[in-house]
Amino acid sequence: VDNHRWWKEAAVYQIYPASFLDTNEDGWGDVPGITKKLDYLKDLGVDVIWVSPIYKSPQADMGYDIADYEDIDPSYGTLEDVDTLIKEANSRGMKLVMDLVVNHTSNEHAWFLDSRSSKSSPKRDWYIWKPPKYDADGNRQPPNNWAQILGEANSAWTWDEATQEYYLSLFTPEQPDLNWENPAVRSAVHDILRFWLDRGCSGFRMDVINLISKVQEFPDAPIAVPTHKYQPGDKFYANGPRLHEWLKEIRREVLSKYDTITVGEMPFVRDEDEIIRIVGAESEELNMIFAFDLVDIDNVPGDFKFTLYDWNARDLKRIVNRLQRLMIERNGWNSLFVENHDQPRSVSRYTDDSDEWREYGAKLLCLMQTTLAGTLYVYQGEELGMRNVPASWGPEEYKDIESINFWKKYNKLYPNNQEKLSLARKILQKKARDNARTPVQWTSAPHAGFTSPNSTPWMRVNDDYKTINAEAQIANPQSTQGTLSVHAFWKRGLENRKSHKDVFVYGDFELIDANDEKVIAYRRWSKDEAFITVLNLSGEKLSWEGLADFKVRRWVAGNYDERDLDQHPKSGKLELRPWEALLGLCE
Ligand code: TEU
Ligand code: CA
Repeated sequence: VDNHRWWKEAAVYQIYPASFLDTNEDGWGDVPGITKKLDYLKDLGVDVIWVSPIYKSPQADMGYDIADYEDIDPSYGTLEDVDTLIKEANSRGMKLVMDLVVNHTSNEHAWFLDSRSSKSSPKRDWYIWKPPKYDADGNRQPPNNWAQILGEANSAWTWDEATQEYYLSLFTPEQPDLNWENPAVRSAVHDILRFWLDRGCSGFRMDVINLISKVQEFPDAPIAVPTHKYQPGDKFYANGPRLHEWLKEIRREVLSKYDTITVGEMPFVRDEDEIIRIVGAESEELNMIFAFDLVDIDNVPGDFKFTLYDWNARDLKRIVNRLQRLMIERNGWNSLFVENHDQPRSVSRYTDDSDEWREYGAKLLCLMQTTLAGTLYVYQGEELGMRNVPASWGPEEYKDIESINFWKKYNKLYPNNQEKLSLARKILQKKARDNARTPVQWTSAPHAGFTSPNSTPWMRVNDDYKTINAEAQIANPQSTQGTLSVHAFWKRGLENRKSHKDVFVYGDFELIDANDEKVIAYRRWSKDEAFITVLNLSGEKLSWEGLADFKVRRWVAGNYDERDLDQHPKSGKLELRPWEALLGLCE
C-alpha cells in the first residue's frame, strides 16, 4: 500500500494573527500582514499556513470565542483580504488551514443570544443548560463540580439570571459549550466547514475537538486538588462516548468530498488505542492530532496547569519514543510540535534561553523536530529562537484571560503574601500563554518592525528584539564562529527533511542508548539510507558512549562551528559540548 500523503510531508507554519504583522498602524496584526510575508514563509520552506481564528469575535479569548463563523473580524480585515491571501498563497504553492473552534461559540454569537433569550427558544437546546442544585444550607450550586479550564478557581457553569439556569462554559463564561447531541448543531457545523472549503481553504485545525461529547449524566469529578472547590473534569468530557461517531460523520458528510489536511487538538488523551481509533491508517476520522504529552511535561501530573514540575531528559525521551512508535508500529500518524500560542517558548522551556546558550538550544530543538516522524508544525518566531517574556515584566504586561485569572486567584487566596505572589510571577513567566504571544520580531526598528514606530502594539514587544530578529538572522546566516543563525538552521533543516523524506517522514525509528539521562539519540532509516541524531539535552560537557555500535560516514549538521564537523569521531566515544546537537549520515 502507498502510505505517502502530501499532508504527512508538509511543513506547517502557525500564525497567531494579532501578533504577526500590522499593516494599518492600529497595533494589531492583520490578514494583509500575512499576505505580505508569504515570500518570507515560502523561502523558509513552509507548505501550509495555519492561521489562528480571525473570525468575528469579541476577543474574550483572542478569537477562540467566535461570534460569526462566516465573517472576518474587522480588526483583521475582510473576507476579500482572506480571498487574496488564499490566492497569493496558492500561487506560491502554499495552502491555508483555518482554525475551527466548534466546541463552543462566543456568548455573543446569534445562536447563543437566541438560546439564552428564553427556556422555550428553538435554540435553547443548542447549548447545555441545567437547573441549579442546592446544598444543605439551601445555597444555589452549579450542577456539578467541574472547574473552568481558563479560570482554575471557578466553576465551569455560568449562572443565567434571566432564565434561572446554568449553562456549561468549560473555558470561560464568554465561551458557552455547544450541545453536539443536537443534530441541528452538527449540521450547522458541517455548513461552516463547507463554507471555508468552498472558499479555497485546504483544511482545519480543530480546536479541542475531543471535548465535544460530554458524559450526559454530568457526574461530579473526583477530588484531585483538595485545596480547590472545583475539580478537573476531563474524565467526563475528554474523548466522550460519541466522539468517534461525530468525527466519522464530519468525514462522511464533508471532508470526504475534498482533499484536506485535518489536525484535531486533543488535550488530556493519553490512551494509545483511543488515539489510533482517530488517526490510524484505516480510521475515517482525522489525519492527526495534537497530543499534549510534550507540552505537559512540566505540569504536576493530575494537577492544574500553573504548577512547576521538575522533569528531565529521560521523561522527554520516553514521550518522543512513545509517539514515534505509535506511528510506526501501529500505522498511525501524528503531529510534531513544541510550540503554539498556548505554550511558553520552547527554547525557554526545554533548553537554556540565556544569551550564551539560546541559539544552541533553539537549533537543538530544530534538529530534533526536523529529524522525527510526523507532520511538522513551526510556530511563528520559533524559527528565530524567540524566547519567553523577561522575568522583569510585571503581571500587568500579561494580556491573556487565563493569566489574568490565575493572577487574580493568587491575589485572592494569598493577599499581600509576597512569597506566594512572587511564586505566582515566576509561574507566569514560565507557563503563561502570553510568552508565545508577543509580537514577531522582524527587525531592529522600534516595535521590532511589527507595527509602525508611531503606533502602540497591543502587546509589548520582547525587550530582546534588537538582537533577536528576522532581519539580522537573514542578513547574517552564518556567524564568524561558523555557526548558522537559528533562521538559517531551520531553513536548511526543512530542506534536508524534504530531500530525505523517505527517512525523516516515512522511515523507521529507534532510540539509541535509551537509558542515558542527558542525551537523546536515535537512528532513522529507509531502505536506502540511515541517519543518526545526537542531542545533548544538558548544559554539561559529556562523554557519550552510545556511538559504540554505529559507524558514521559523515557528520552533516551541528549547532556548533560547522567547519569542524569532521573533527568528531565516526564511532566509539563522542565528546559532546553543552546543548550540542549533531546529525550524521550512517555507513
Ligand atoms: O486550547 C485548548 C486547551 O485545552 C489548552 O491548550 C489550553 O489553552 C491550555 O491548556 C491552557 O493553558 C484551545 C486553544 O488553543 C486556546 O487558545 C483556547 O483558549 C481554548 O482552546 C479554548 O478555545
Ligand atoms: Ca492592523
